[in-house]
Amino acid sequence: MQNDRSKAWFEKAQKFIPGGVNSPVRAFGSVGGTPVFIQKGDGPFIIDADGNRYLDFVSSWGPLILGHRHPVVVKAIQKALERGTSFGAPTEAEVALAAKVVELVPSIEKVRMVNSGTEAAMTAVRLARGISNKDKIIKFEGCYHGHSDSFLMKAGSGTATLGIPGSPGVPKSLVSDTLLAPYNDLTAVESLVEAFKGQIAAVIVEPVAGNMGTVPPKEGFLKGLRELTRQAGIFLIFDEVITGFRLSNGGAQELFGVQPDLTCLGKIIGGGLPVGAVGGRCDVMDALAPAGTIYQAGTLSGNPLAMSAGLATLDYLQKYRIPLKLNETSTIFVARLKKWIHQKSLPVTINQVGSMVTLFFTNTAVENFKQASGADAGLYAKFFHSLLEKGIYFPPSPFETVFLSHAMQPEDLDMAFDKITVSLLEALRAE
Ligand code: KE4
Repeated sequence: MQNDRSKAWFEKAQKFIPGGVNSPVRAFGSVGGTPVFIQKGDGPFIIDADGNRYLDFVSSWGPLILGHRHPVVVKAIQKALERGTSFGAPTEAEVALAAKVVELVPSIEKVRMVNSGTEAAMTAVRLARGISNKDKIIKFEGCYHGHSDSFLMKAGSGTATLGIPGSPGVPKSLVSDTLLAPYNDLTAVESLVEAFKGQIAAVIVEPVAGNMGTVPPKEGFLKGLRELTRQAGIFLIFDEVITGFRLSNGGAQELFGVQPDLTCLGKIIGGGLPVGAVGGRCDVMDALAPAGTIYQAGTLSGNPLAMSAGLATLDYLQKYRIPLKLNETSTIFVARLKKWIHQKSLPVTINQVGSMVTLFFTNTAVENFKQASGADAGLYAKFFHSLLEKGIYFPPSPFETVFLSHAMQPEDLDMAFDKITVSLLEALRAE
């Protein structure tokens, strides 16, 4: 693919923006090469500055479950725009989206809108700490909850992509308040709860990990966490920024039947515009100012354009039962790939939960960050570029999740299957 314009734009971008990007994982750091500058999205496709068209398996890192510029979303934004962009005052739109979230997500009775998943996770932990008057939290290696200080220890996503285990700038006092356990390891959590009895405010977890690649919860892991935290009087926070409204209309908590005390939402809830949210029982959420004294705020929180895009998306997902249908389509697609990989005896493990998929270049099962890190990142980079050349846009990092979108038609997935299998053979130089 010719990429002169992307190259020129990237060169210019680096003059004005650190690393030339506004989010590190976009810079192709771990796969090498020049990030493609995107001109336009069109259903399941994106078109770059050089006019190359790609089938998009990144979906803006999850928000675009309906694909690019879905008519119902575009229309909702246009309609909201006729009334203005932002007022810094309550609007009917934010009440309508809040009511929809409460209707869809089993554990949520009240919800506060913010502008990103990071803010949602930050606020959830502040609520847990403020109500319990305890400081420590438990997070899992390879899970990513945004870039606020308490979460940047052995996180996933961009920090894993760039090999940044922690981040300079996080005070040592905060580092000691974040305890780490391997994902899927209940015994490790039990030991931490015992060792730090009475000091732990919350356990925060991605109910299906998406930031070390896709890693499903093992049987009993989520239920075990729920029981353990309930008995110990510790808040259980589900970070559903990726899984919310994707794995089912009620998120992973509906799919797995486990209710957390607090839920973080993002991505799909904004329909492609910046929205995050934190929700939970009334008694917990009413601790937030101005109802309570735990402070959180945001100039553009509840922005009417974003609320309208989010509500249009959630309404459509609910009305046409999209998540469950997309889960079925994804399962069929992945089963076809797994069968082919097995027939070829290739050293590739595929993890899939619903429309969240990751191909790991390894022979072992991948159930935690250590195993995900053991996969061959060099082979992934070759695979990524081989796909890019063929017009298939996968995440530019082995520690991210491939997302299928509702916009992908059967012929798109057939084309993708053919190209993915060729690229696997090319990357592995196998016949
Ligand atoms: P944002 O602050 O980026 O909106 O959300 C942070 C966040 C929180 N929780 C989970 C489970 C997340 O996956 C994320 C953000 N996801 C990454 C990609 N896996 C965002 C991509 C990026 O950093 O550019």
